[in-house]
Amino acid sequence: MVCHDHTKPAPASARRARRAAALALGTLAAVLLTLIPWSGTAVTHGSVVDPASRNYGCWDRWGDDSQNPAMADEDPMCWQAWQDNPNAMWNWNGLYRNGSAGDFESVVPDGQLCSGGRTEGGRYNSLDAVGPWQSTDVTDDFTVTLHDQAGHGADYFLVYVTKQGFDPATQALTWADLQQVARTGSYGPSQHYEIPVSTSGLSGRHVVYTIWQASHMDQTYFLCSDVDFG
Ligand SMILES: [Cu+2]
Repeated sequence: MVCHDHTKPAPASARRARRAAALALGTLAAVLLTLIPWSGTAVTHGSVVDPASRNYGCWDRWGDDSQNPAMADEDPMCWQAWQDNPNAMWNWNGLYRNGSAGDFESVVPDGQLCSGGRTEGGRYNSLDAVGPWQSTDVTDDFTVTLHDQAGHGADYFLVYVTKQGFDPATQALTWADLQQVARTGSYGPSQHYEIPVSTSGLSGRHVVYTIWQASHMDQTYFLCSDVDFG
């Protein structure tokens, strides 16, 4: 059957219903827009969630209690991060640079590795701070797990671990402090990537540095995770 009714005005009741639906959608959009700065989930990118990146860890531990002064003693590096700029935590998934063309060492200077070279107008500068970041216990062989809310995929991941002897509690992180422990092939779009890492001879506190080269464009994430090899 051919429908001939497309140009006929819809009944008033249908028009009213459509107008009401449009209004409801508009209201919903307005509500979502006001939520964006606080939810941290409306801007969809990703980060390393295990071992937790510095800002993901601070968001995970304190996101529902970020004004608690007890944090200053219990988790001082997170405290200074929240004081510096809470958006570093609300946007835990947004620590990236565009257009690096693979030349990471020239766009991310020594001492600025954990902020991706003070990217995003300095939003993440607090992550370069030197001190007692809380760490995740790992063994020689461990898995880096990355959550990708946007399903960007990966051209590759590079994973580095600081050399034995480097002390993240007292030294600023430089490229020379890192040794590469993994380089992967590509990953198709997903929300969840796992990168197996093997090390040997490491003990105590280290930083795991993960570089995620996304596939949808030249977008690179620079992610510091604090670990303890025991
Ligand atoms: Cu993204």
